[in-house]
Amino acid sequence: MITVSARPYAFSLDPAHVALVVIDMQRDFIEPGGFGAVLGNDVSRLTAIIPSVAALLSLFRGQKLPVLHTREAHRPDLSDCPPAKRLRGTPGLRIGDEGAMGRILIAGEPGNQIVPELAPLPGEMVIDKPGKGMFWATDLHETLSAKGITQLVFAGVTTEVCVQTSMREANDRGYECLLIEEATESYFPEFKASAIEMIVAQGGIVGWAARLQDLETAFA
Ligand code: C5J
Repeated sequence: MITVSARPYAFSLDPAHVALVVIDMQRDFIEPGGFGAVLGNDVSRLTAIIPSVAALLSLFRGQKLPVLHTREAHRPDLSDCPPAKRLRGTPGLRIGDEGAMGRILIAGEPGNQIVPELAPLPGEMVIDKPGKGMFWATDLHETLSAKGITQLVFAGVTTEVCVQTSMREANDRGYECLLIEEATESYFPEFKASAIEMIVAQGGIVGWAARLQDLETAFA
C-alpha cells in the first residue's frame, strides 16, 4: 500500500488494484475551434491541464499500471443517443450535427479524438461512452472487475459533468475513487471548486481529492 496525502484524509493506494481513468480529453472539448469553443466556452482553461494529465499518464505508464481513456461518443446513426439528449441545445449545434471538427460527439470524427498530447498507447483501454457517466451502456464494470481493479484515479473534463458523474457511478459500484485536482478542469472555475468539495464532503461521500505533487511524492 502507498499512502497519498489527500482530502478528506489520506488515500491508501494499492498498486496491484488501481487504474488511471482519463475522462473525455477529446479535441472537441479541449481545442480552440472545437465544439466547446463554438458554444462560447473559454477552452484555454481545459487546454491548460494537458501537461498535468500528461504527467499523470507518465507516472502510471512508468509504474506499468493500467490506464483507461474515455470519450463521450455516439454511434453515427445516433441509435445510442436518446432524443432528450439529441434535441438539447441550439439547432445546428446538437449532437450529430456537422461542427468545425466533424459531426459533434460522433465516434470516429476528428473532434472526437483524444488530443494528440494525451493519445492512448497501444494496449491502453479506450471506452466510448454515450452517457456522461462511464458505466452507462458500457461493459466497463465487467472489464475492470475481470482485471481485479478496485481503485480508480481520475483526471479529465469536465469536473462537474463527466468526471463527477463517472466518479459517482464508480463509487456506487464499490470502487475507491481519487481525483487529481490539477488534472481536471471545468469551463466554470466555480463549478470545478464546488464539485471537488461535493466529492470530499461528509468524510469522502464520493471519494478523495489529492494534488498531483502528493501522488508523485507517494510513488517516489
Ligand atoms: C463532459 C460534457 N465530458 N460536459 N461532457 O463533461 O458535456
